Amino acid sequence: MSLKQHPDRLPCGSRFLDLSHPQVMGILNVTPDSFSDGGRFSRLDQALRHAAAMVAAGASLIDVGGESTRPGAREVSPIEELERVAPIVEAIAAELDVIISVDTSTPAVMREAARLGAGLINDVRSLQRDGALDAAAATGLPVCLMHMRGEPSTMQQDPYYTNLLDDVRDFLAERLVACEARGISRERVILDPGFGFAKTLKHNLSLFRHLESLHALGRPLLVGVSRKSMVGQVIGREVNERLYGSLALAALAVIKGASILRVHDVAETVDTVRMIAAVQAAE
Ligand code: YH5
Repeated sequence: MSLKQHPDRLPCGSRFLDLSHPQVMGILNVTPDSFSDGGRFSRLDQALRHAAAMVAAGASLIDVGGESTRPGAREVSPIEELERVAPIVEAIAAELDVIISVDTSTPAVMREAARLGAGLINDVRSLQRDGALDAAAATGLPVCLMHMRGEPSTMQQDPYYTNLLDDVRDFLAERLVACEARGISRERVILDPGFGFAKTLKHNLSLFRHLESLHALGRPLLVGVSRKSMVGQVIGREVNERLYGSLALAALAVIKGASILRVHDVAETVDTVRMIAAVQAAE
């Protein structure tokens, strides 16, 4: 039924990502506030066990992020980010059968993570930092480009668009061209509308409703809405009570053709996605 726009297997370093059915990416935060304070080894051990649990639950990608991009979060230095991310990328690469995605905008982190075994670069700033296009190109890895306007620290201050959908589509199309100009072919690119990034609740809901229109760009789509405030605002729940709202959006994203779901609750999302994929694959 669906028109095939891209091949089913995306090379991600030494592994392949099967895009013939929706995949789940598990979120692994390695910011210090995301762990109990038991020192360096304990933090690494906790992160590795969390990653292992997500792989056992069916995640085919683990997204490792050392910079908090939540609205208003403080910036971290490249060295601090590298010290958080590198050990965990190395440990996951050694221990787990999974594609490691690195959630970074920092060229040095892209290069080092790739060297240590990462298979995908996930940049919420769409490779706009100085040197990021060249660093990503040099890794040979696929990249996820995400729509955002401004910087995480200020992006929620009165976001305004004349036409959000056009803005998102035009921005991603422009970043695709920028990638190709620096040697990142479009076959290596995944696109993401960037839910919660410089968008009001109305923007997020409207963008989600019209997600299909982004298939015009001809690339696989990644959707990250897990536990985000758009869920909390609709159902009126705190961050740890947003599972069912998040699953509703995961289901809808798959129905609308998303290829990858970036989530906290892997086991629950995998069941949801598998059930829908089974119906969609039926005669
Ligand atoms: C994304 O959408 N998001 S980091 C606030 C929350 C919950 C979660 C208050 N990195 C994305 O996950 N990368 C982040 O509740 C991302 N797409 C891609 N590609 C923000 C986040 C979050 C923020």
